[in-house]
Amino acid sequence: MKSLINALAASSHAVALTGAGISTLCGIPDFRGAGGLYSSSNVDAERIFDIAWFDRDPSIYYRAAKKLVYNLHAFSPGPVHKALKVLQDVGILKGIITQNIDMLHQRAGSNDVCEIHGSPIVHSCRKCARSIDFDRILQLIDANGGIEALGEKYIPHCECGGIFKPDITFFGEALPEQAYRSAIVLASRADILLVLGTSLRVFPAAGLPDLTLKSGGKLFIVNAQPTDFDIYSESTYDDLSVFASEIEAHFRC
Ligand code: CNA
Repeated sequence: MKSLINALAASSHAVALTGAGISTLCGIPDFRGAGGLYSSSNVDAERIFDIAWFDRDPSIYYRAAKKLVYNLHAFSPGPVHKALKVLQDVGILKGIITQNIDMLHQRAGSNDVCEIHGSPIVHSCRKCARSIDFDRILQLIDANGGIEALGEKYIPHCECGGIFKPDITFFGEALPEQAYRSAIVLASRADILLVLGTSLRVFPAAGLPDLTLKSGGKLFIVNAQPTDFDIYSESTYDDLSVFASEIEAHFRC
């Protein structure tokens, strides 16, 4: 980890690209890691965040999401969220691009987080496009049998009869334009891109490291499984807990 720490200490414009792996340390399963949703025997796993399946049967999403998205208060920011906040506070980290939809960077105190796969903070009706905020969705769930009924007996509906969908980017949907444009700028200007807890299998997010490399920046990857970008990385590491404790030890004021 020494070369990563030294590189960060000399960096003037580091950026982090984070994925579901950083939140496994908080108890939220990822997709493709060991123990992730895709490795379980759950046949619906690849349908959970798929727009065609949502429109066909929204209960698949709502059933799976009740223990994650609608139960987020049960989880707290983990060591990597906190370590990145430390790097922001000392002025080394200039941006966080996340594929995560759990809002834990914000709860760790980071602001201006670039959520390239959207966020459940807003839900929109599939029929009339009316938007409501997360707290209102939680109120609707509470008034209709609570979390246990979600996806089983209850699906959040709009007054027009349409179904509410979180503004998370599902497979089959375009990324939020503004967030993706900001991510492109951040990745292109980064002198270091910290790639943390992502399999780099989901495009166009997985194209961001290429932008950093093409602009002369360096990659450092911390991920338990190998990625296609490991050969372009200055160094690769597999343990996010070690990464977080090294950052805390070297950079916390
Ligand atoms: P992914 O494809 O599931 O990859 C996660 C990677 O993290 C895997 O390669 C794991 O090996 C690695 N990993 C897991 N735990 C650790 C650990 N403790 N130390 C080191 N490495 C670890 O997830 P991506 O983020 O690459 O895929 C993008 C998808 C996942 C996005 O659309 C997300 O919205 C979606 N997702 C998000 C969450 C969340 O917000 N917490 C949870 C599950 C899925």
